[in-house]
Amino acid sequence: MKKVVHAACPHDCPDACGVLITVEEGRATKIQGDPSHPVTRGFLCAKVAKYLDRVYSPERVLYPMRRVRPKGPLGRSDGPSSGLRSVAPPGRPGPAVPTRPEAAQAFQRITWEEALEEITSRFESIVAEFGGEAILPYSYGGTIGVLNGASMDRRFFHRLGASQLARTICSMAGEEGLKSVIGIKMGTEPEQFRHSRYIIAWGANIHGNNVHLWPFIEEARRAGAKLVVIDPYRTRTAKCADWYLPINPGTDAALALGMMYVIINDGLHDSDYVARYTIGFEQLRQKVQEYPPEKVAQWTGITSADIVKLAREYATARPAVIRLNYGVQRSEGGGMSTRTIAMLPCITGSWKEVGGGLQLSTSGAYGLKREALEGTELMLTSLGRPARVVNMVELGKALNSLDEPPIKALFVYNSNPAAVCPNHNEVIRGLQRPDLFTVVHEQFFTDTTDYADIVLPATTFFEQKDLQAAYGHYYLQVSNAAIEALGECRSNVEVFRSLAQNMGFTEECFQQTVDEMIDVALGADNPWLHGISRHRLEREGHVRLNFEGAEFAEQPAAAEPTQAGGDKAFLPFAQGKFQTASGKAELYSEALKSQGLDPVASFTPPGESRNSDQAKAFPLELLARKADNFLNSTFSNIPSVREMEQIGLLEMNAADATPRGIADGDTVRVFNARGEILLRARVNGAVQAGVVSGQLNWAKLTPGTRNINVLTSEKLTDMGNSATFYSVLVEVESFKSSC
Ligand SMILES: Nc1nc2c(c(=O)[nH]1)N[C@H]1C(S)=C(S)[C@@H](COP(=O)(O)OP(=O)(O)OC[C@H]3O[C@@H](n4cnc5c(=O)[nH]c(N)nc54)[C@H](O)[C@@H]3O)O[C@H]1N2
Ligand SMILES: Nc1nc2c(c(=O)[nH]1)N[C@H]1C(S)=C(S)[C@@H](COP(=O)(O)OP(=O)(O)OC[C@H]3O[C@@H](n4cnc5c(=O)[nH]c(N)nc54)[C@H](O)[C@@H]3O)O[C@H]1N2
Ligand code: SF4
Ligand SMILES: [Mo]
Repeated sequence: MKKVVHAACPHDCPDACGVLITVEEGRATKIQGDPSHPVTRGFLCAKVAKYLDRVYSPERVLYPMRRVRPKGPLGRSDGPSSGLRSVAPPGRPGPAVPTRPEAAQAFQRITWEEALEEITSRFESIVAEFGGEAILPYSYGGTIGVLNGASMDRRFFHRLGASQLARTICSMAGEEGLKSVIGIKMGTEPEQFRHSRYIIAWGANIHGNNVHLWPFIEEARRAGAKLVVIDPYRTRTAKCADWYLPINPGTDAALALGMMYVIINDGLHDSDYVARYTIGFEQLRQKVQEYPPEKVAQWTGITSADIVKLAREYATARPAVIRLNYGVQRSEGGGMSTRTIAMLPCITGSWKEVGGGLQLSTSGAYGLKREALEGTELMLTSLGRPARVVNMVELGKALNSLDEPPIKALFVYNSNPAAVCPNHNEVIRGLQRPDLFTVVHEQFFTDTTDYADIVLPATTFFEQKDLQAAYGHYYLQVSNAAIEALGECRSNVEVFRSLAQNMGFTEECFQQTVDEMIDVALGADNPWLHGISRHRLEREGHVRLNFEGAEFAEQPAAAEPTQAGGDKAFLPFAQGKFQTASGKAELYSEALKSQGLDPVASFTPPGESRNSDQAKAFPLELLARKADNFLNSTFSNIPSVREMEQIGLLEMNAADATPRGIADGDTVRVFNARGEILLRARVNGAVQAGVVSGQLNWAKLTPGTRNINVLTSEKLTDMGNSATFYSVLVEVESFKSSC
């Protein structure tokens, strides 16, 4: 018996690929990209192409387990702040501390009934003694499938009256910055990039993180388009670019303001579009006078001649599009950086053109009925008020804080905070608390399960059904279960359904089936969902959002069919129709003013940057980046994926290495006031002088069992209270190992 099942990749990636899984005798034997999906176009990224290795890995968590050994990875005896003591120097890849089956040895197998019973009784006694808010859910992007990302879990924690988690770790600064101008998270369709003549990848590692946009860019370049990359790190995308502009970290707002100085003063803006569809242009015109290219050059490290050239080329090449990604907003001023960049297509009017505009995210278009999936009203029933909010970026602070009520229980799913959270040493200090009851629902024995009291086995997307939206295109998909759950694995939806039952929650919403929940999600009052039913999705696999029926999506006469299926290009803002309070693109924002921010725009250098006081002790700017072949910390433990990456490196410029006596291949100690890590120096052309770069990885697979987040801070961004992974100062020295 052989069958091919349609699924959708639910990893936290803009591409949301259509996937075809071949199943023989109940076992998945092949995975491929869906050739009929207009963005996937038949290929998958290198890591998901190897997904059978992940699904059938001998390291999967397959049964519920209870801790029988002390918390912490086996083999680590040192305290949380002394990551270097028991360390062999880096240089040879491979685990410093074993994963599984060794990691599983800290646990004893138990039944689901025992696990649910233990969680229920611990939760009940915590609620009785400290109140529901002493329990904190912690989840993020393990799967961003609509149901397994946020539905039954939210209902459960709302009903319990648990603390709320502000899910800010990734994109909130950018979201706020973008919305302050255009009011909604929407932008140019990927398919339209093939029509662009000038493409700027701005803080966007397209080759690594958004690979399905690349073929469209290549198509555009074959027709003569120019690709410009603005990134402090020479990414694979930068290496392929026609023009690479290394920028000093966190200075993008200055660059965008400098470009607008040139565009406006040269009269290259679209006065008609500006007059019709924006507000605040006069204030912006005045504001940009503070940002002449000579001054901007000093902040950004990009010459004034290049700033002028970039501005003129961008404003005159038509159509010109910006792929802005979340890299620029992981800095202290990340909200304002995103805001200023989002102004560019609003003043050049490039939103009018097929292949123009800007894409940061497309997720705002889906408008699914998320409130109904999440059952927010249950919180008001149980608590009578909204529960307190804990920012996920500040997990270290929250777990070690004296605030009342203390966090006595942590329930982690869809996330690996012991690897991905900033200020790692503080996070570990909190997770080690013997009085903290930690449940982790996982597919693997991660850095976080090393601190779990109870581990629950989680299905992969091969084993569960879900609805899939996207943040890099406009197609909805149903993802079908291809195989039976391995071992005793359960999906997020089923885990929280069984917990609700065990806790005696009788509300009907806890009984809803997966199909009923998909129907609920699709039942939103959004014209773009019109005609898209579960049955249609099951039949067709993927369906483009229904822009035809929508009033604000009228096509200008010039828009030719550009989509594979002959659909017309979607130009959301060709005739204004921005989703702001004023209905215009807000170059001046009252809302920002009321938050104490510059209502137009401004550039403030990050507190942790080269010219700040802190730079005296820690003079180098660190980019604590993602790996091209992992997905945040996911995939780091899969050998066939791991061998595609070079891990444990600190990339640096010879201008910084030589005076420190560091040569390529040397072991270096990278440190600041928060922590230290040993890495291997790679002296290459990846970064400019003054900047160093390291990669996210599982802590226990990094020598010293500490990862790059020992160096990052819990400092929040200017908007959206997001993380500042790319505003970090460090010092580096040669490390002479005694062993
Ligand atoms: N292969 C792979 N794909 C992924 C992920 C992954 O880990 N690996 N992660 C997924 C997730 S969760 C997300 S949110 C997306 C994120 O995708 P991106 O938004 O592309 O995010 P980042 O990789 O954080 O940053 C992009 C680029 O911004 C650069 N950068 C850093 N600081 C600055 C700055 O101050 N200015 C400018 N101009 N650039 C800067 C970085 O060097 C990096 O090359 O990718 C998703 N896709
Ligand atoms: N230094 C540094 N730190 C970063 C970043 C960076 O660029 N640099 N990027 C940040 C960003 S953008 C993000 S989005 C966050 C990501 O933070 P996380 O969302 O925590 O990301 P992952 O490391 O992918 O961990 C997800 C975990 O969920 C598990 N999982 C997958 N599917 C399921 C499921 O269906 N159910 C359950 N229960 N578990 C599942 C996976 O096995 C994996 O261990 O990291 C942030 N941290
Ligand atoms: S991680 Fe991204 S590129 Fe890779 S298969 Fe999933 S959606 Fe596609
Ligand atoms: Mo992210």
